[in-house]
Amino acid sequence: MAKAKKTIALIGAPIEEGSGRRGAAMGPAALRIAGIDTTLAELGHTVVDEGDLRPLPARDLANHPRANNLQMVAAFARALDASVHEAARAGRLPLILGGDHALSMGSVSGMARYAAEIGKPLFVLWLDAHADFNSPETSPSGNMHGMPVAFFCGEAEFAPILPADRPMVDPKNVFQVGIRSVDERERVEIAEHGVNVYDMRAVDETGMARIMHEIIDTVRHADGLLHVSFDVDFLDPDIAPGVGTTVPGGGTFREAHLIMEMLCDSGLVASLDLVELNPFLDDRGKSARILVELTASLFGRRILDRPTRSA
Ligand code: 6HN
Ligand code: MN
Ligand code: MN
Ligand code: MN
Repeated sequence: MAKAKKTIALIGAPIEEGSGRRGAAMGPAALRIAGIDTTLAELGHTVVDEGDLRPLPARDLANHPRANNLQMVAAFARALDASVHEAARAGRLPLILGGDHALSMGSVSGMARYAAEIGKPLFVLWLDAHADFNSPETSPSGNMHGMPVAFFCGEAEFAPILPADRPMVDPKNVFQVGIRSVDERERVEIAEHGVNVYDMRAVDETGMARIMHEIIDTVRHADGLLHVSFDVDFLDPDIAPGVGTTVPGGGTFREAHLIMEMLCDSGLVASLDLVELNPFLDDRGKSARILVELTASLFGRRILDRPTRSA
């Protein structure tokens, strides 16, 4: 089944202040060097590279003892909220080149505003080793890349990072796949708020195809928009070592490609984050390259033409 060609906006978000270490700011450059633009263009899409955001720190916010580098994280959240929303409204599919996972505070908020405007529910597929549902009160580290999901669900409102009247994402519309490292208080929070979590045990027991069918069917029946947030540490560190928070026992090469292939066939993906790539920790560009290959699968590269089987 030939999928519609898209206009894709590449938005570089060189943020590393949300994580506990340096290096993720080089992520957008590494993804470009690995050929993200030409790969998408070769698949027939129109690619508009908007370059890298370079926001000034949000000096209107006071420093927070439990939210490290709040001013810089807030600056990227604001810049992405605006640029992602604008790209979506203009009919371009926002593809955010990260940057650490704190950037999703902005990208998801921008998409939530767009979805509300067109009267559709927003769903989020969170591919990650971590749940990223901490708040400054629950976080063991204070690193804001562990907080974006709580933030866009309205459960980490501690500073005026974005306008308080922005649309929130319903935690029941969040699907997390690949999870295998959850903090104690985070575990309670995700259960209380009804986040749909498919941890690695569920992946092992149920199989990725069935999990993805369930998720895709839910989004389709609700006529929703789907934002995909791909954290490099979703993948097993053996195949993707270029990330600061590796956790053993991650998604395999084929599980990751199957996700992308099924999402492509679904036609539901409205926006994508590629986050947490740390080229300083990578092995000769291996992780950057795998991210580009997975993006190619999401945007139509295929092995053979075949109909999608239903569950
Ligand atoms: N990520 N749960 C840990 C914390 O510090 O809150 C790790 C967060 C990792 C965040 O990988 O995007
Ligand atoms: Mn993450
Ligand atoms: Mn992670
Ligand atoms: Mn709560």
